[in-house]
Amino acid sequence: MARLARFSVSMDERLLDRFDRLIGRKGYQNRSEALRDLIRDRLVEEEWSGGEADVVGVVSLLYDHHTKGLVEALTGVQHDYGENVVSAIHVHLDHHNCFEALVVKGRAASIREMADRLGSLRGVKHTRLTFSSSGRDLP
Ligand code: NI
Repeated sequence: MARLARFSVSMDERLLDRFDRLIGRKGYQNRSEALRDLIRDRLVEEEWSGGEADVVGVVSLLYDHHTKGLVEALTGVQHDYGENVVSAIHVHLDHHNCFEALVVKGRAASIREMADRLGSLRGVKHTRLTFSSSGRDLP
C-alpha cells in the first residue's frame, strides 16, 4: 500500500466552518476523505481540460424523437465515434421525450467533440457531459 502523507492546512475559520457544514451534509465522517475527493475531482477536471488524456464519462441527452431526422442524426454521430461509445441506455419518458445516457471512454477531446455535435442537433433539449476517469492515475 502507498505511504500516507500528513500535512496541516491553515485557513480562515469561517471557510473551514463552511467546509465542515458542507461535508457534514454530504455524509463524510472526516475531513481527510472529503479533501481527497475534492482533490480527485480537480485532477479529473484537469485530465479532461488537456484533451489528450484517456478518460471515462457519461453523455446524457434529452430529446423529442418526433423532430424530423433527429433519431437518424443522433445514430449517425454516435457511429462516427463508435470507438468512444461503450454503452447506451435509452428511456422512452413519454409520448415525445426520450432520455439517453451514453457511457463513453477514450480521448477527452474526441468525446467533447461528440457531445458538442450531439447537443447542437435540432430537437435535443438538454445535454450534459459528466467527467470521470479511467482511475489508472488516480490514487
Ligand atoms: Ni424513446
